Amino acid sequence: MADHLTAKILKEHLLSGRLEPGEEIAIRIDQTLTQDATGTMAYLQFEGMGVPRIRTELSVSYIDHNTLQAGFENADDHRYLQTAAARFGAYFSRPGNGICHQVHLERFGVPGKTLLGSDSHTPTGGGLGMLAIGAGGLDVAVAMAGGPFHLNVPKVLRVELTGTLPPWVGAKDIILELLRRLTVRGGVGRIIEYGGPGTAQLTVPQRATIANMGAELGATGSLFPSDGETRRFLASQGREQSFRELLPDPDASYDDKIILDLGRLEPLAACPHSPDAVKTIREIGPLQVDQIAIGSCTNSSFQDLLLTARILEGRLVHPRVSLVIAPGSRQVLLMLAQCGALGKLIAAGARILEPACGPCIGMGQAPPSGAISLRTFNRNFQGRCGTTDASVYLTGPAAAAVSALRGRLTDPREEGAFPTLPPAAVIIDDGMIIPPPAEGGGIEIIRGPNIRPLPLNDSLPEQLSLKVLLKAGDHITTDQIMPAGAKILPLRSNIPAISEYVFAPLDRSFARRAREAGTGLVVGGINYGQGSSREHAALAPMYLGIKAVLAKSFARIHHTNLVNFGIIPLLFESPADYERLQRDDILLLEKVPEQLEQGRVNLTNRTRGYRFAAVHRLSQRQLRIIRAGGLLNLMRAEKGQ
Ligand code: MIC
Ligand code: SF4
Repeated sequence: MADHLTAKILKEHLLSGRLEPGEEIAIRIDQTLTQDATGTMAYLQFEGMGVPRIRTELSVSYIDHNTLQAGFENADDHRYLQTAAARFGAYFSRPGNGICHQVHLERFGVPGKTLLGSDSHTPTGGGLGMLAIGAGGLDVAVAMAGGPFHLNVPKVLRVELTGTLPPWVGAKDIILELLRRLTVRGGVGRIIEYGGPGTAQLTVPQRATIANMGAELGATGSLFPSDGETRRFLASQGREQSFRELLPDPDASYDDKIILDLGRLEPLAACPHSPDAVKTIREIGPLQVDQIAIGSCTNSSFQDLLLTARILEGRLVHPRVSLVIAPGSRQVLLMLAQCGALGKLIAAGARILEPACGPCIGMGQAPPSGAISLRTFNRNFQGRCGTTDASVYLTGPAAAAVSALRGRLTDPREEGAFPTLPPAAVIIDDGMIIPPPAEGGGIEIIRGPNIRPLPLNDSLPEQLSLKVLLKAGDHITTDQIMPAGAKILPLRSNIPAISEYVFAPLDRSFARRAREAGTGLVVGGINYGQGSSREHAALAPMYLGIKAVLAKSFARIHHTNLVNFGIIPLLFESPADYERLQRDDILLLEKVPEQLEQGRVNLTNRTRGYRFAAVHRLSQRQLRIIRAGGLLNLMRAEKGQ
């Protein structure tokens, strides 16, 4: 049978289940990555599993999110993660070494392998032909312990790239165009495979930019073929031995197909407050800009920053604009320094940040009140930058650099001729990556006072009486459920403390009301829980007594995270019932385990006196998890603990 790339990799890793779209399968995971904002919890969970040594081929623990050390919390978590990596056998990428996805692409990614990461942008590795998937920390901990990863077999969308990219149009414009066409839910339940004659002109970092933002489409993953360009990239990183050609069979058939003529693209921007609110920069017009941020796991490669330096060279940033640049990795920063581009950036007035996520997750550089911030990042959800009333636009680095000079959003084609970019030798320096010792048993794990024990849920009761604590709309993001930013992120290993902020951007009284109610339910619209992989968006509500979320549809990772912590993800059988429900209504669910087993749950609205039905998309395995009150409870029960 003719196979696409997804089928080839899935077949090589299939442990159980049938490769039919929608079926739940289990696959073997070759590599994992964690980062510090999700990793502390993942390693605490791994410790709880009692497995002495990580069982994947390779696991890397990165420090890149919580790098602002305004108190002891983040530094303590870093020390915990460093000692845990040594003890259990993971590579440790030290603070300052770069953003997990960029470093993983450069130093560890291997075509044809599976990578599971506790970060939603893990699919960046798809730029190298890896099946790279984002998941909650608990799923990654299970994979580190040698367990399988479960997923529903995705459908495969083929994006046929034709034509040649015009000057000043880049990888970001390709993925923004797809977001414009498909929206933030267009990729749900799908893997996006890129191919066609236009593919060869894209470098691996460009492919990685596109694969990275497949997360914004809601896709399970994105895959590029592993071809001559992949080999060249791996060779430049001194890793040609990791190359393996991986192409789809020419007569493979796909569930869906779209054609993208690169020659017809022009510079694009995503407007506030969603990555799919895409327009051409010409259409938006010359908006006055206050802040420009270049970096993040989407656009922080050497090529992106070299282009930025060439544009800024010999000129000065506009007086109104604060320009911040965060290189994706220490390798990128070293190369910029060596070729002289760093000096040009500094001379032009750029504020150089350490290679880390930084402003992308609100770790500093919050723009001023009411500001317009232009960012080369992947998400522009309201408030994510740290300033609630700021407006964030997403563009590629060329538009960002040109706009920084002019103080207004500018189509980079106004600059005239596209600059030539000199080739530069890749600097390979893994000095800030600590390999695990051969034997870690004797290593003491150091825990700071901010690291609190992981709370567990109760097993599923027969009957639930739940107060509707919040009625939310469509496309609720995990940034709204469990916000990040410099103030809240340091509490990621302290669930009682972080739970105070659940739904804070929507309703500051949520945590108090949840505590008063004891148990509760949240109502959502379509694509509930889009965005990040943070399991805290399930774990902290669980701590506050949330037993179920009733929505019109769910984002993939968040749906799994809810199940993992024993929160029932229910779907409205009839969308009209969404309209009737009001905040503070009391809902009664009887014979819950039995009804869940039947796939349909009757609910009684005791406040308004009517009955309605909800359904679910839980597999038998997931139903067992829900009954146990979460995956950790189930694992303990199965081990007889
Ligand atoms: C994000 O971009 O939102 C994050 C921060 O990287 C998250 C992970 C987290 O919340 O720690 C993600 O994308 O999964
Ligand atoms: Fe970091 Fe931003 Fe990428 Fe998330 S999206 S991993 S916060 S750079």
